Amino acid sequence: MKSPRQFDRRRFLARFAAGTAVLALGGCNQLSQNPWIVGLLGSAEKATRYVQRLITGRDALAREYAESDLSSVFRANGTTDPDDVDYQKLAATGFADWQLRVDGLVERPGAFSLDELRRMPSRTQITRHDCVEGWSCIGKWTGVPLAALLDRTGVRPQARYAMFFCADTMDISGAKYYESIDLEDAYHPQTILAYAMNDRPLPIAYGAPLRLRDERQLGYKMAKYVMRIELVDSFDRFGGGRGGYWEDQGYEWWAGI
Ligand SMILES: Nc1nc2c(c(=O)[nH]1)N[C@H]1C(S)=C(S)[C@@H](COP(=O)(O)O)O[C@H]1N2
Ligand SMILES: [Mo]
Repeated sequence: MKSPRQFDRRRFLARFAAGTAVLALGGCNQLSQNPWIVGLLGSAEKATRYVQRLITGRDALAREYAESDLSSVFRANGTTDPDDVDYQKLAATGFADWQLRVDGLVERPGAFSLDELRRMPSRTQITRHDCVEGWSCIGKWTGVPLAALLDRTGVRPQARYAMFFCADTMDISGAKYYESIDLEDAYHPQTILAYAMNDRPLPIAYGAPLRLRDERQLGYKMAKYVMRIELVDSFDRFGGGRGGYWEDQGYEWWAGI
């Protein structure tokens, strides 16, 4: 049983969340100017995430669409053909020798071929992809739920984030693309590692052989060309320490939509 005090606090927070929903979703700048909220929650970014999750619940699903909504042309963005030699070699044989490594804070580190991933439980979803640059496309994705993969490897209690390391080197900095999500998102039912798009094997332009779909966040979170997943307790020691390639260039780590 919850004490009345806890209950009141929850009610208060829920009301607070409802009252600030427009602010939070419309412009977190305004929210960030309230020193009380910033003090309470640490940062405006955290506040946005917190308020969004209070409103929508941690398992809320992103909207799914019908076949008739599919974009006739889905825009490819960022890297569309990694020129990294190792990647090109794997691509030359249709990724027959490619393996996804999963390590870090897991019970059973391992490597999985594309066939092995295809034999695991799968999920198909038609969703809208929103890029921070201001365009959206609707596509159909099929892949293994990240939760199913993590059930196979086991996750140690210290793990807090899943990091995704990609094959492609970015022009601006010479660094490889990488991303991270927290475990709440990792276990979300729509978080999948997609190997198919619109009922065909995932094309190279869209991240072959495997790309992340995290449907409640912006496009840059959805790492393409994923080679390795590492479970970590902190992302401080990777890249610029902000949890992702674009985050290191100044984007927010939390990119909820
Ligand atoms: N490895 C890798 N992943 C990436 C990118 C990239 O350049 N490299 N670009 C990101 C951005 S900004 C977007 S909008 C989407 C684009 O996915 P799409 O090519 O399927 O549209 O991939 C994201 N994931
Ligand atoms: Mo993007």
